[in-house]
Amino acid sequence: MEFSHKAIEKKWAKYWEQNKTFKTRNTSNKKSYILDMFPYPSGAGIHVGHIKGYTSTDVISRMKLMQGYDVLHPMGWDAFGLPAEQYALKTGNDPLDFTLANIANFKKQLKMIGFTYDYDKEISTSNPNFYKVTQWIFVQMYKKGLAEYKNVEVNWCQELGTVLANDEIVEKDGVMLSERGDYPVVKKNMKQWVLKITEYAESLLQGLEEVEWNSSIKDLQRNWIGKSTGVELIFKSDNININVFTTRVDTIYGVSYVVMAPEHQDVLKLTTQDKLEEVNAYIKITKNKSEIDRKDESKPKTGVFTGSYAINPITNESVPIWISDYVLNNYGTGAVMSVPAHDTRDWEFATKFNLPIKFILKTDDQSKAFVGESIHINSELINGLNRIEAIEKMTKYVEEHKIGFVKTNYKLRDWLFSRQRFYGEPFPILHGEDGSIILVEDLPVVLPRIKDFKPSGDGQSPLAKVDEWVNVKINGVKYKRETNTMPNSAGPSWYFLAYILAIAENEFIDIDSPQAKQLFEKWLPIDVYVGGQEHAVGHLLYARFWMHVLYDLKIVNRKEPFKKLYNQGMILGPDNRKMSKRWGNVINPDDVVQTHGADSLRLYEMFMGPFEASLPWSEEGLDSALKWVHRAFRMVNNATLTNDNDQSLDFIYNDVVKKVTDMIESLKFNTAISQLMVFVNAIYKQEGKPIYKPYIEGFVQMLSTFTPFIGEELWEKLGFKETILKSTWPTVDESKLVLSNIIVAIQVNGKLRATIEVEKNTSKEELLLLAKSNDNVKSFISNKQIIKEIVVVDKIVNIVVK
Ligand code: ANZ
Repeated sequence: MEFSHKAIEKKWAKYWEQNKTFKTRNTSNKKSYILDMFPYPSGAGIHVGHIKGYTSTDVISRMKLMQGYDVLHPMGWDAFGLPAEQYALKTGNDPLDFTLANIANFKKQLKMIGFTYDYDKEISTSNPNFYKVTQWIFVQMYKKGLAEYKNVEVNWCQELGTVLANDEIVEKDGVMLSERGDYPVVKKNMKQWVLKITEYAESLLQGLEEVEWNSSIKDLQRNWIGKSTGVELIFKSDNININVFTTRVDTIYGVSYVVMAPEHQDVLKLTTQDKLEEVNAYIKITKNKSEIDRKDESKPKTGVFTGSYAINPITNESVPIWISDYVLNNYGTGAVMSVPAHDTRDWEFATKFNLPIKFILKTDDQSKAFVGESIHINSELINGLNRIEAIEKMTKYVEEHKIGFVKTNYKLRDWLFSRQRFYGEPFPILHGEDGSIILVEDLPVVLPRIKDFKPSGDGQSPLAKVDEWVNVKINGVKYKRETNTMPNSAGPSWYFLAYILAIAENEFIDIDSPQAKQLFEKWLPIDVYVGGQEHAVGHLLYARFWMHVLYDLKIVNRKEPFKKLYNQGMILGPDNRKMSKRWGNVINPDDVVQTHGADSLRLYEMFMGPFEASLPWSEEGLDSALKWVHRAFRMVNNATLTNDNDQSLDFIYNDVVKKVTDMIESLKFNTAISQLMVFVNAIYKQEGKPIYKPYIEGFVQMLSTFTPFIGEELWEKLGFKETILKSTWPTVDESKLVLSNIIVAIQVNGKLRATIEVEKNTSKEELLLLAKSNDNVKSFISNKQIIKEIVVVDKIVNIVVK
């Protein structure tokens, strides 16, 4: 008997809705918080790639529910952002209305696929109740000195009319472009809000030791934080001390010049009269270069001599002071001691400008920079020592003689936190006419409704034009509201806490209440977090930062929000390219649900291959999934059930339960499904014999994690009155796993020729097949005529040949 997926989906979607099946339970002392990275509700609707991630967490959630856990598995909307604002600009629509319509569509689509989301916990970052808390957290940060309004060098995008954070920029052919839209980005000085994430660099680094993420993501974060321990050495010049930061203090005997960033504050003080013009011209050119360009090692080196000299604090040698754009002003001290013999950039620079090159590490090849490991030569105090020994000795020496000190630097920069946009969280900030800043503590500061979304072009947000909103009078004193808004990554930095606090859609318990503490205690950390690899540094680092701050504020009870993190691989188009309107290779999930049903879609996406792999969409694969869903349905539906266990399925059933449980837990969904297939095949092999009912029930429970609609339908057919999610996950009887493999003897003409290990109860046909394919047996029966085959299940195979 076949089934109609449309009828079944309709029936169970209604049942779940009416019975509030997915309402978050609070009845157990075991919990599991299973989270998806929430989507940006774009006009395009949901993507099959979203569904891959969401199905994975749904499968785990369903298993955990049946295992008796209280499960928090929510969904919400990353609902502020540039696309809605740009759409508004293009069409004259209001981004708020536009976003709400998109959310409604997303929600409808998600409901079709049977995810166990508790919509009483639905949240949206653009809802005032939500961003009230975003603003509150900002206020706490400001009070703690972690938010500052200051003049900073920013990445300015003229086309978008806003500044962008480093992780919102991409580099193509040496130029900086906005990640959204590919528009040019330039450096510019502007007064902006920054959050001092750098004060948490060490804490964020330490926290990585605690979490169970794959090492590549951890490494991406470590590199972004970029901790580097070295020495700050003092080079004296006529009237100024130049501090250089080096990780190779052991190379001090090889220094042939000092080079400073052109913007270094002391450059002009050091420049001699005759060099002033040249130096100024160079400084001017540097201003137009991007950091990416300056870091590019393949670019030819440029620079200018300042006319001054500095003294090497160890050798007392006098070395020239140069400026060059390969030295960055915002790292270390903005000045470097150059060792051309052992640093590639310095080598290129020295060769170009004919500066001395002195080898202080032993090498046979002095035709290029030697950057490998070797022992020191020409280095008075450290001759014969290797790198580690030499660094240790020199560091000690430098500290004892007070010519330098140990220093740790981080590559991490403070988080540029303001955008010249309309569609984001307003800052709870007022500016006085005298430059004073006051906090608005009566939250939320609501984003006003406006009609004109055009950026002003002079670097101000469209909000700057809304006079009645901007101008505020308190006790007769005039203030202007901050008109920048927070970046898109603000709400996502705490949204995972919002689900815990939600008591109804976008209604929250106070984040600093005792009740909130209890809830955080119950639900944190997030046990499983699933999303795309592209968030490896941006979102995941910012969210960790806010948690670390909230921990220090005693709002939450732990620092690390995400215990386990998994990145789903992409679903590519059938043509193996990234799905895109441009290629016409986008698969619309709504169509798939129509033709193949939600169960088949879910099963297909989980069966495509390893979860973290990027794989192309395949119509044949989808068809096979549909066929198998029907095969599994028929198997259960047609089975004759019995309460007597004849033990013939003991091994296979327990083996499958054990494997499926472990595989779901470790997100090996494709192999878990293979196990379910093995079980279905085994039942078909029973050829109508009555099947022990609990085994069929256990199978339906496992199956239902992947295909919940037919899961519920079959559960009902098995006679249960309540949702399968209230049932208890099958357990494994380990004793059945030990005994079931047995040894069968294979004879040819009564002589023992081989033994094979098989599952208990392996059928006659299969035993014969296995026997005949055994290499040793083959050699005795090939080219012979088989006269008789005697098979005793679980014991012996005898083949008689002539
Ligand atoms: C002498 C030296 C000799 C260096 C040698 C390297 C190799 P990390 O690991 O990234 O911290 N440096 C320091 N400040 C810089 C700046 N503002 N812009 C560009 N380069 C800078 O690298 C530290 C090394 O990068 C420092 O150690 C310095 O060069 C350079 F054989 O000092 B080294």
